[in-house]
Amino acid sequence: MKTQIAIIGGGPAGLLLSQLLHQSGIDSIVLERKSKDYVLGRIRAGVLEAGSVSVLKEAGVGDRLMAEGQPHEGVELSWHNERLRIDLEALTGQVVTVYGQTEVTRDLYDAAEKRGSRIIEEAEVVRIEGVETDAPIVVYKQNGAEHRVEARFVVGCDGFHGPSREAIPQDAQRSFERTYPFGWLGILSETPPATHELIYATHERGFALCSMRSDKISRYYIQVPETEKAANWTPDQFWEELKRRIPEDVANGLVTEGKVLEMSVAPLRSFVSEPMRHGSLFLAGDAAHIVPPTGAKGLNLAIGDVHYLHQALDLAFNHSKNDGIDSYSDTALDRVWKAERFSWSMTSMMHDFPQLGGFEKRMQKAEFDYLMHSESARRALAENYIGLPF
Ligand code: RFL
Ligand code: PHB
Repeated sequence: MKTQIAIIGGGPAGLLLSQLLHQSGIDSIVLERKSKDYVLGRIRAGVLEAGSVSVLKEAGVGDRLMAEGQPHEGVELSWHNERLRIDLEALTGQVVTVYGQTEVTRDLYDAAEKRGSRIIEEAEVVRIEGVETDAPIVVYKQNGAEHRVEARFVVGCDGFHGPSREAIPQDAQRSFERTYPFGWLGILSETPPATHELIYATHERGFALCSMRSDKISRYYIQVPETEKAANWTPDQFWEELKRRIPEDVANGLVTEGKVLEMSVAPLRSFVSEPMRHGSLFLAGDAAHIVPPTGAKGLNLAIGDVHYLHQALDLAFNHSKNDGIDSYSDTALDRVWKAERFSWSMTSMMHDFPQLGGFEKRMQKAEFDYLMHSESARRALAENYIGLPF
């Protein structure tokens, strides 16, 4: 098979890139290891930055997002029973939109089917050949047989565990990582959300987050030790622990009677691999970087990378200019590091780190107090939360 761009991974990054390239008249093939149903069954992000919404609209997949997505003008932080509302709209003039990653992915699959594009399911990429040449080849396995895709460029949108990053020689790559000694146990339930806005809650028993997908579906998380398994928890135990960590009046109004749709533990990690291009191979999204979920940045960063890469490839294929592809890695990394800083600082301020001494705990509290009393501090948080400009 031949194409202009071979895209590895049919998550949000890969599907969105293929959709944007199609609009620019550039041909692509998406190779996805799992089935479409499996990809749509994964429960992940829930919050879209204003810039992400614009990119999705420009890509022609904004209709359902505009009809069903919930604009959120603010977000809450709590410290035991102290509560602080960050008025995103007043501080920045912008809002975030609550619309699940599952829905974004579904919209992108629907658009791909409509345009009849090539998304090959259950196709596991096993290696990439010739990344330092102008004619790279992606080799994938399907039903036990090997197949090849010849392309001008390859884009690795294959997430943290995919093979693309490994195709960059060790001496041409540098990675930076921080792991955290805890994870988030999440529950998705058919219950009305605890409050209209998200609440990020700090408590001595550990962090908790109240989020949602719609008026009828809630998403909650609690901090657990990194080795914890979801199977060790019943929904009742989860609800009890959540109630202990969130403000009392919210806990008193929490609806817990409803079907539990999913429970799982996600690890927390900060990770960046530099550069995001080597020869004919580009990386985008989780393949190149991971943030802890505290700032709601992972999916949004993936959308940002794809936006830059689409512009760069459009310049190269339609205007014969290579400036965009040459600067892609630096441009994307500049924004990635700022989001890494924000996600790390929110994670550091709000979680219980078992090894922290008294001084560091006072620092966490001082950060919260500073936010309580300084509009400038709240504006800085709001500016990052709604998303730095592309
Ligand atoms: P994905 O979604 O991981 O997709 C990668 C795809 O590549 C496929 N793949 C392969 N395909 C072919 N051959 C191979 N050898 C392959 N190896 C892998 C995989 O099957 C998969 O389909 O990466 P992408 O597209 O870069 O998207 C990134 C986002 O998924 C991720 O950043 C977010 O979900 C992170 N995240 C959040 N981000 C936000 O912006 N806001 C949030 O509120 C938010 N909450 C979250 C999150 C992630 C979570 N988990 C579970 C990690 C909450 C959670 C719990
Ligand atoms: C979610 O709803 O899954 C969610 C929301 C905000 C975050 C992380 C996850 O910061």
